[in-house]
Amino acid sequence: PARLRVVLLFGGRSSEHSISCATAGGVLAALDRDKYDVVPVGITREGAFTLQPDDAAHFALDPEKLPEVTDNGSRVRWPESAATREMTVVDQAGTVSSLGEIDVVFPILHGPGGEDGTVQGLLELVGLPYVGAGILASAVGMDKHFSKTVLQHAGIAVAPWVTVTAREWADRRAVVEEHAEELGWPVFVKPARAGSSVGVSKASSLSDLKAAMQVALAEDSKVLIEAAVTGRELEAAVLGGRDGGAPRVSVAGEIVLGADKFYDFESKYLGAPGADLVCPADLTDAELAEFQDLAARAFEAIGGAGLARVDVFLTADGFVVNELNTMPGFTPISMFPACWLASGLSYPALLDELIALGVETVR
Ligand code: G1L
Repeated sequence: PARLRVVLLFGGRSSEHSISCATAGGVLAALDRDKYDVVPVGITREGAFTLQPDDAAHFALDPEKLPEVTDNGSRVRWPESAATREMTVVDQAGTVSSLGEIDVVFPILHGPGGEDGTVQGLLELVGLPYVGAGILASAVGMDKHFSKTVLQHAGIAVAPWVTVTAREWADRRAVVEEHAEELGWPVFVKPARAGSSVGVSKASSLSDLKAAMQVALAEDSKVLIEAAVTGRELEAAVLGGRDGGAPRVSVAGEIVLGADKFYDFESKYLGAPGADLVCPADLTDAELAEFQDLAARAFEAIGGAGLARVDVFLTADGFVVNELNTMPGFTPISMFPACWLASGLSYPALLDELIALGVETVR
């Protein structure tokens, strides 16, 4: 059978450039070359689209020297018309070569311009199918205010919160403080649209709140003040239904923090023992069934496609959805692949599933 031609799109202008490169390295290493012709397209930190070596080792995550997309002078061009899926590359000397007809793009990009629907919009315009969520679900998933609003409307429990804009904080601080006090202390203050817990802090008093708001407002002009939730931290890996079929949900993963451990950059990406990922988490059959149903409903509520990681708290009063991530950590040691591995799907088989979903998705 003919091989599918897959563009891996990675790097980019975000602060998670190196994570994106390392993730691309993991995907490059795992893609079955009997099934796929792979075209690695790296976006430099300056935003240039370049053709990169098809070499997993080149993008390995070395803590001494984080991987990056270096500008080799090549420039990759998107199809010139949505009627053709042919991409081309121009080398430094100006010679144009065909990269062939692209079947699907695998976007591995983070943050603004990556997972917020922007790249998805570009791909729609040039007529290329892609892996993962579409424009709207990507944008909703990126924005905690809109994702919580949508989830709440779908009858899904979320932590009580108030959304505050920079203008409201400047002009009507007393009203905001009143709302925050109604949530009860402590609260968590989070930028609406920053990933990876950047700008998030805990506030236990009005004076803490002031400091926490300053930290969060430095990241985004829209901030959420959220009631603290106590419970076990669970994560569901969801694969989007093909042809409107039901989403499939993995077994539950659990983040178990040690006494003085954090689930931070080191533990997420370098495998340092900051926190333990336990998969499958210890749940009763009834709890697991409810958890999986909740994750599927959350996925459908935001109009998800392809995949999402749904983060859930198990509290004394039941399950509460914390957030949804349409581009979750995706290295072979990340929670999303780990949850699927524990559910019987290997990393290469997971890539096959995602690519098949991307090729077949009608948006
Ligand atoms: F294409 C998928 F499958 F939708 C996809 C793409 C990217 C899944 C997960 C990711 N993850 C990332 O890109 C990242 C977390 C490495 C961002 Cl830097």
